Parts: sequence; structure tokens; C-alpha cells
Amino acid sequence: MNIQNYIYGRFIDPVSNEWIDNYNPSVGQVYGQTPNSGKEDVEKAFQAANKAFPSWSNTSIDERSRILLKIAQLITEKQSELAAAESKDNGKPLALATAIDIPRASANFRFFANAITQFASEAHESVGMDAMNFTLRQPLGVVGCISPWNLPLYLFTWKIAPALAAGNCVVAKPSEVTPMTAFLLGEICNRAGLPKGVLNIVHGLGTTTGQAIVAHPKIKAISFTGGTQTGAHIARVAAPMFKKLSLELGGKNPNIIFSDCDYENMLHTTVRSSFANQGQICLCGSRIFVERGIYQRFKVDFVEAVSKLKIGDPANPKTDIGALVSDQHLKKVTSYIANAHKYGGTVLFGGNNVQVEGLEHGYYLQPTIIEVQDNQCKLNQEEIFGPVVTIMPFDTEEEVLQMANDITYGLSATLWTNNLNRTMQMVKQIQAGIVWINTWLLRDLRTPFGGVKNSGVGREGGFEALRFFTEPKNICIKYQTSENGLTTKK
Ligand code: TXE
Repeated sequence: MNIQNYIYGRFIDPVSNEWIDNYNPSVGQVYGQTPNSGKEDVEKAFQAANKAFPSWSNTSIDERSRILLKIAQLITEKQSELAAAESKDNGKPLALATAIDIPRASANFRFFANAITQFASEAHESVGMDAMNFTLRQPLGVVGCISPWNLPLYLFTWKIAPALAAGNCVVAKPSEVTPMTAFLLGEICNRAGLPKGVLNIVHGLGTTTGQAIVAHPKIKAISFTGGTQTGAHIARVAAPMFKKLSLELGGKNPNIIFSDCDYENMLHTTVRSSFANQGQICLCGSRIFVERGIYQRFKVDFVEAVSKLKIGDPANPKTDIGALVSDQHLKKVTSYIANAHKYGGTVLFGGNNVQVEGLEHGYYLQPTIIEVQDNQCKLNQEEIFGPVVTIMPFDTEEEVLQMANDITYGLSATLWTNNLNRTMQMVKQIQAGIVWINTWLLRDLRTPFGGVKNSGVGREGGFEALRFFTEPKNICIKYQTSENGLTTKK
């Protein structure tokens, strides 16, 4: 199936007529073509958005909210079609796309449709100066949203929904690796009555389409999720134009397990936090640190639990681990495993490519557990972004805290303990944007989401996202007070 750009409510081919192959990773075959849009296409999308902006930014909050709720509802109605498309495009289990990705895409629209009705700005009375200040929060204009391949519609809508709710018009680009559900979203927006040009979706490579969005002088802000190197490049291009930037980048998150934890819950959740979505989630706990007292027990139980995971056809409801997203990514991940020994690691489980019957050319890899001796090794310092975790023991809180923080990333961390004092001391010192205690990936969309250090700048979620997509303007009103405090004289 061929994909087209969605500009001013219409589906159109790229001006250059250049196309990219779109792969189905579960079978390793091309199944469609995606536009490789250039500057001209991005300019068309910008013009459409710019034309729509005066009207959309003045559309009542109720009306904007109503349209976004309608989009949410249509996503839910089309859940099975969208989940099937997501699974085919990305290689993730259909069951996961059905339970998580698509419901969350709908929830993103629903959440921001409601959040905008509660969004308010501050007022500051300058007491003693006879002045009153209030803050106007106005939409920025045309903004750019660029998203990655791991949670395609989930992350695409996580950016678009708050941008639209706040009254902006959008030029958006999904990953060229997984463009299908973003393409399907265009039709949904038309059916929901989103006015033409409010959302425009251009497809193509990062270096052509993405670059044209970031470099466009009139696109006021960029909200980006993806790799750290790409984020750094985007920051370099956008900074001289003083664009507002929100960058959600990579992670290499510690999963810290103390012996006083609720063991069964920890074990079950750790299997998920290691390998959900084939380990291709920036929040996965890929560095597992276990207190020495339970290290041997954990090692045996973890290997046993992981060995039971079913790898195979993403369409099979029993599949736990589907295909990796692309051949290129599979090669990157397996090169870490092939060199594990050189990097000081011992593979305890997995490490092999898997031939799935009937799907021999798909990109399947066993979930892999590597024991390491030193947090400084490459396996612990670099984001692998696949079904690969490392484990190592620790003795003291001080030691594990040092190792957790001794990394360039700082996205999330998980802590397993029932000791409240330890929890409170550690959460203050862990360098991360999100810390989960005795759970993982429990998300409340009102909370700030983002990382520190090389994991990015800015926060998404809740009012943080609405603040990002609006410009605060201070209005200061000076007044005069008469002696009796009233304007009418007696
Ligand atoms: O990400 P990219 P990729 C990490 C992970 C992965 C690595 C590369 O480590 O192995 O990033 O994955 C667009 N100007 N994460 O290649 O390249 C690109 O087209 C503007 C972490 O997918 O960063 C896509 O739409 N845009 C992550 C988006 O940026 C550009 C999730 C992300 O692509 C661009 C995914 C440019 N110059 C990967 N170059 C997370 N933290 O969630 C690329 N793009």
C-alpha cells in the first residue's frame, strides 16, 4: 500500500516523485512506498498550516476540544485496523499494539482535549504599585513535530494533540521506518472535521524531510523524540533561529533491585521492563543492578522467566516478542551481542537470531541477558535499544547510586525496595526525569515526562506540554487609586 502526504486535508504525492521502500519487518519484505518529501513539500505543508492558523487559533476551546475528542473516538472505533497496521509496519506483537499503542494514541487526544479546558495562566498583583499583571498564553503559530519508529502512533499523537489543543497548526513527520498509522490518521482527522491545514503530515527521511522542517525559518518550535545524536543535530540547526525546542532522546536506564523488594512482582515486571516491544522503548530498564544477597536467585529465576517468552509471528496472539523494526537495527543490536565478550560481558541467555517458520526473512532475535562486571563497559554505557539487558550485583546503596548516575543518559530509573527512607533518599539523588518505585511504565498523562543530561531537554505531558506549545506574554496594567479607593467621587 502506498502512502501519501496529507496537506490541507488532501492526500498528495511528493513534488519530486521520490519514494522510499516501506518494509514489513515480520517477513523482511517491502510492502509499500512512502514519499521522500523535500523542501517543496514541507513548504506546501507550512503554507497550509499558516493559512489555517488565524482561524484555528481563534476557534473556541469548546470547539477545539470537541474535534479532538472526535478524533480520539474514531481512533478507538478503528482500533483493530490501526493495531494491525502498526504491528505490520513495526514488527511489534499485534496484542501489544491492540492493548497499548492504539488505546494510548486515542488517550492522548482525549487527554489534551480535556486538559485544554482546564488550562489557565497566572495573574500577579503588584501590591503597592497600583498595577495588575496577567499572563496571556498564546499559541506559537506553525510548529513541527517529529517522532520515532518504536511507538509510532503513540508518540506521534503525544506531540500533535497538545500542539493542536493549544491552538497551533502543525507540520508533522513520523519516522520513515513506520509511517503507516500516521498516514491513516489523516483520514481520521478529515472525518472528525478538523479544518483543512490545521494538521499536515509529510513523510520522508530525517535528513531530507526532517531537516527541511527543522530548518524552516517560520516553523516556530520543534518537538522531537528520537536518538540523542539526531537531537544534538536538531539543536544545532534550530538554535541560531531561536526556536523553542523539546527534545526527548535516548536512555540507558538503571533497574535497581534491593533484596527487601516484593520479589515476585519485581521479577514479573523486570521481564516486561527489559523486553516489552522487543526492548525498543526508551524507558526500558536495560541496566539491571541486583543487591548481592539475592543476585544468584535472581539470575536463575530471571533466565528461566525469559526463556519462556514466545518469539514469533507478531500476528499470533500468544507472541511475546515480535520482530525488530529493521534489518539495519537488527544488525546494530546483534553487533553488541557478538562483541559482548570483548566488552567484558558473558551471555547468560539468548543472543541468537531466530528463524520463525514461514517468516524466515523476518528480523527476529532472542531476548538476551548479559552479565557484566563493570558499569563502565560499552554494554552498560551505550543505548542498544533492543532486547538486550545487562545484569550485575552491588553491595551498597552508595555504590549502586554511583553506578546508576555514572552515565551520560538520564531518562528514567526503577527502584525495587520496601524501605521508605532508602526510597526517599535515593529518589532525590538519582539523575533522571522519571523514577518508578516498585513499578514500571505506570503513566499518568498529567505528569511531566522527559529526561536530563543526554536524554534531552524540556518536558512533555499535562500542562507542561501546553506550556511548551504556548508563548507567555506578560500584560501589565497600571491604574490609579483615589483617596477613597473608588473612581467615582462622592
Ligand atoms: O532515530 P532518529 P532512529 C534511538 C535508538 C535508536 C537510535 C536511532 O538508540 O537506535 O535512536 O533510531 C527523524 N533532522 N531512539 O534512526 O534517527 C527521523 O526521520 C530532522 C530512541 O529512528 O533519531 C525520525 O522521524 N529529523 C528513541 C526521527 O527523527 C530527523 C526512539 C527519529 O529518528 C533527522 C527511537 C534530522 N537531521 C530511537 N534525522 C526514544 N528515545 O524514544 C532523523 N530525523
